[in-house]
Amino acid sequence: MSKYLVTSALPYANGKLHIGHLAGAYLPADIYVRFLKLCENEVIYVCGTDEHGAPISIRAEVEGKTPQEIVEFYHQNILDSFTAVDIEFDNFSGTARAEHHKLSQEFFTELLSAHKVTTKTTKQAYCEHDNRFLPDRYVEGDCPHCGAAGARGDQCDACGKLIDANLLINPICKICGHTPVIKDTKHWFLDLPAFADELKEWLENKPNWKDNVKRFILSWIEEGLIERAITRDINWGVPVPLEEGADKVLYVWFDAPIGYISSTIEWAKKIGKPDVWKEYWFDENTKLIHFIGKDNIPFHAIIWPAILMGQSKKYVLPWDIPANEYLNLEGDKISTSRDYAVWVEDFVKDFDSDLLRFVLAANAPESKDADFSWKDFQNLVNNSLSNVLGNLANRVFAFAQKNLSATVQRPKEPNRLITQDFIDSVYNDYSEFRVRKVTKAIFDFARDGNKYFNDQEPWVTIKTDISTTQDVIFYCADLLRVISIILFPIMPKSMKRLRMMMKMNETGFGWKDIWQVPEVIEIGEFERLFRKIEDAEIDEQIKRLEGKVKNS
Ligand code: B3M
Ligand code: ZN
Repeated sequence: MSKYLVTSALPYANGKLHIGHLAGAYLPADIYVRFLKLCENEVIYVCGTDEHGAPISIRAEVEGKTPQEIVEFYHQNILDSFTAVDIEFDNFSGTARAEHHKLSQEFFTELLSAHKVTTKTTKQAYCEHDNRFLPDRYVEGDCPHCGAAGARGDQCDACGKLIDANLLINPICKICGHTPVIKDTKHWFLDLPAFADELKEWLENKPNWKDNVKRFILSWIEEGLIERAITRDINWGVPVPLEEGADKVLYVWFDAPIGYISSTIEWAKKIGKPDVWKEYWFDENTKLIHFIGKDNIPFHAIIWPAILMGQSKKYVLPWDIPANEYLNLEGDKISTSRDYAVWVEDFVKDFDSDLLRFVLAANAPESKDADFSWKDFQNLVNNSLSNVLGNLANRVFAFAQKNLSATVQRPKEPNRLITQDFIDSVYNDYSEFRVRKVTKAIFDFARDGNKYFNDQEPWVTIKTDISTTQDVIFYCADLLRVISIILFPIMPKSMKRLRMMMKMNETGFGWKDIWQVPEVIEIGEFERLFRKIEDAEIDEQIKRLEGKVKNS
């Protein structure tokens, strides 16, 4: 059995959570973790808010608040949204905390003493109107690589490339809109070329990584690794632990991934075993898995491993980085600034959270961008959940209550509806992050159950052959029991309800119980598993979005 340390990208504490966030880095991770836990692996799932960097300080400036106020508000807001959709972390920390600052400074100091960090005087955009340097997102312009407008000083959203802010075409200051000048400033640089061989060797041993991730990394390495500045001229962040850097902070992308470690340390303290975090981070057998969106690939697959390699203690390196593509909304890009999004906190006011989990899993942006549309949502919920799975539960349970005193005995013959091949393929797809495929397979399985029920016509046979009829109902109920286990990672709340209806334990069950066929299945109180979604509800959601498109 392996030990797993699973992480999701730390969301910036500068905005609410929308369904695109969920689909990319959080839901797939939560599903994976629930699956690993069902299989009794040792696993912890850590995350936290990313509380530094230009995204936060810009937001604070725009709203006339302190960065700390922004961070506290959004930390809670984001965590509430995660809780509302059952994304269940073992720990959810934040990078503005003291433990994190201390650890990040240690990481920096170690790299410095290993001569893996150098200093350079560089030219930097400076706004003479605001009297300040404009690092990263403080300056915007056209992308020097692909020409797209609105590229930020750190990265272009259109082509995903990291950008040297001085090369931006037509740059403007994000605060006041003036054109910046270029001034000298001194910074500390991570010597990435020094890690090139070690990185290449490490990456060559990752044949199973997803194609999108491998392609991205290889093109990066082919273009040649360059030194990257890891300090910034702003006053919000982890202070550079050097006298001559007293007015500077560490670059947010330097300290953020260290948040995975500081969150693990916080978790260990919380459970009263302050040293247990080391069993994860210093054991080369730990499977460290980072779930991220595709724009975060270079940071996780190159810069972060290099930072880890540069430490004197031997930290475990990422075992896999299942990066996802983007989720669009009704064919358009989700946009926080235009408020063009489905916000998680709004969604759960109108619909059950499991419906969102199901639809995002069925349509996960695993190998290419995917689209969320309200009509698809309605179709999937009504046609798959309600008509297939909900319907099967209804007919089987209602039949058992009406005709079989709500109890069915295990027949002598095993259940042919459930095969080892099917269970193995679901297991493999979960293990290899193919949630789309899992979802489809489970619904085909439920469909087979419905077909079997139809073909056997228990409502006819009950009049003449009670024994065969009760066997048929047992097989169907047993299929539902198996679904309550294998669909649990995707729809935890509904599967608990399904188990409750069959008077089965709602916690403490696991993958191995799939083959523990009970001697009797009893049907308790049952209610409809999934409700149908009406046209009017969908029209209302679509109208809300149309308003936003028009306003932009
Ligand atoms: N805060 C998320 C983003 O790019 C970024 C992830 C950090 S993971 C260490 O939106
Ligand atoms: Zn300015």
